[in-house]
This record gives sequence, C-alpha cells and structure tokens, in this order.
Amino acid sequence: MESEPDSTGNRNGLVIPKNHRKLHLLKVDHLYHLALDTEKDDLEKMFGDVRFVCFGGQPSRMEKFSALVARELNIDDHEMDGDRPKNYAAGTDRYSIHKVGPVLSVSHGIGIPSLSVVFNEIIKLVHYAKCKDVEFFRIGTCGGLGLEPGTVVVTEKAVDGEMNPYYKLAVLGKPVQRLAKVDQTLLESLLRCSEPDDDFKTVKGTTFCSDDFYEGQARLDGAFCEYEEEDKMKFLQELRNKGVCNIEMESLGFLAMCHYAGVKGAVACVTLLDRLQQDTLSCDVSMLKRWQVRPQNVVLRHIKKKLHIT
Ligand code: R2B
Ligand code: URA
Repeated sequence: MESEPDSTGNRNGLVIPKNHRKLHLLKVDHLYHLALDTEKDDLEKMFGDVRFVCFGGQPSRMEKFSALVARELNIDDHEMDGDRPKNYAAGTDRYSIHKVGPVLSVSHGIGIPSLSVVFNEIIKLVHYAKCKDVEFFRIGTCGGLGLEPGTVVVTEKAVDGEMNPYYKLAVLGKPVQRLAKVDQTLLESLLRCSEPDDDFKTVKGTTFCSDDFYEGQARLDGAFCEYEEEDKMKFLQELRNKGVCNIEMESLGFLAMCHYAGVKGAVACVTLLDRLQQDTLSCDVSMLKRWQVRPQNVVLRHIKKKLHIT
C-alpha cells in the first residue's frame, strides 16, 4: 500500500516527481539528454542503490571524482569501460553519468538552463530507479570575494544577478518563482567536514549566481563591457557588504529545484581567484587539479560519515 506523501509530495524517502500522474501515462519515458529510457534500460537495477547524486560542470572532472569515490569508499566492482569508469550517458555527449556504489556523478554543463535539463531527467531517473533518501550536491568552482583563492565555500543562501533569493522561470509565458532554500542539516554537516589539518579554509556564505560569466559577474575582460574598473569594484564591494562570498552560475537553480523536488541539496565550490584582485582565470592545470578536489573531499567526508566508513 502507498504511504501518505510528506509535505514535499515524496513518500517513504522515495522521490515522487511533482508531475508523476502525467508521467505514468507515458508508455516509455525517454530521458533524452541522457540517452536512457524506461523501456530499454532497467533503471531500478542500474541505479536503485544510489543515495548520493553529485553534480559538477565538467564531464572530465566528474569522471575523476567517480574514480576518487572508488578509492575513498574502497569500491572496485563498479562498471568500467576499458580502464575508465563507465559513462552511463555515453549514447549522447550532452552530459555524463558515472556510478560508483551509492554515488552517482553527473555533469551539468554551464549555467542554470543546462543544469535544469539534466536535473529534470535525473529526478525522473531516481524516481524510476526507486532510490531512497537521496541527497544531491553541486561540487563546483567559483570566483571568491575577499577570500584566499582555493577556499571552499558552502552556500548558505543563493541569490540571482539582482540579489533575489529565488529562481525565476517563464512557464506558459508567465514568470514563476521558486525559492532557493538550502537544506540546513546538509549545510551544517558539510561545514563539520572541514578538518584542522586541511591546507584550505571551508566557509559558509551567500553565493551570487549569475546567468553570465562576463558582464553578469562584473568582469572587465569580456567581449562586451560598458562600465569602468571603479564601477566594477563598487559593485563587488557592495556584494561583499551584503554577505556575498562567491560567484558562480548554477547554485540558485540547483537549490531551488532541490527544494521544489523535495530533495535535500547543498552546494560546495572552490574559489579559483579573488574577484577583488583579478578577473582573468589562467589555465594553471596543476593548481586547478589540486584545488578542484577540495570541495569533492569535503562532500566525500560527509558521504563516508553517512555510510559509517571511517
Ligand atoms: C563555475 O564555473 C563555470 C564557468 O567557468 C560555471 O559553470 C560555474 O558556475
Ligand atoms: N566560475 C564562475 O562562474 N566565475 C568565476 O569567477 C570562476 C568560476
């Protein structure tokens, strides 16, 4: 017998899409951008044991993350494709999905529109797979405000390019607002995952989520720019005075969609530069490699605690 839905619409820890009645009228649901579907793929068998879904921008970073998950959780029976972890979305090159034990690693591309497509299809995937008590994370990169580059920021509040704390979407031609609410237990758990021996700080703060990397983030080095250095600095200082610690491009949509879907979600990003000092990111690969594992390790420590792995 079906239990009563909780306040989010979910039941017994299962994820019930807000659209499940119409979805269940579909003969086959094609998760088109993942090249998976409910007819050819036994989603419950493939993904039923997933408990943690970790999103990040780049497929290559998320593939490396899944290799790190395998090492840290001591799992060596996950599916491989030659010497690389299997990409379950290999039938398309839009996104990637890797799975190691209970951890799914998913790439989301750049910006909320790209994230929103994969997020919809992953919510349906965890629903069809009957995953229980799933937690979602975005593990990413960002610009910092007055923080030492390499600092990990856990988002306490996300705001858009006009400082609104909600994700705005036009539905049937009308604006719909969805509040970006952070799950407090996950936020606090991630903060407790910083360790005294870490060679970096983990802080919490407001994340400014822009729809653009250049003008939307007050950069002077884009192809378009009609303001001056002093305007940029005044704006960034104002953000800082309002508690903004970092700037990126997905946190707001991610947290709003998690909250709306009734799934616990949190965002941890490493700052690649201090925007009060510079705009331009260099391609120092070795530094990037060292820093991008920092938020991954913070989230992995949380996952290990939840799985009682010491
Ligand atoms: C951080 O980095 C990307 C832009 O370079 C974007 O996806 C983000 O949020
Ligand atoms: N990602 C962003 O969106 N902005 C930055 O400054 C760095 C990474």
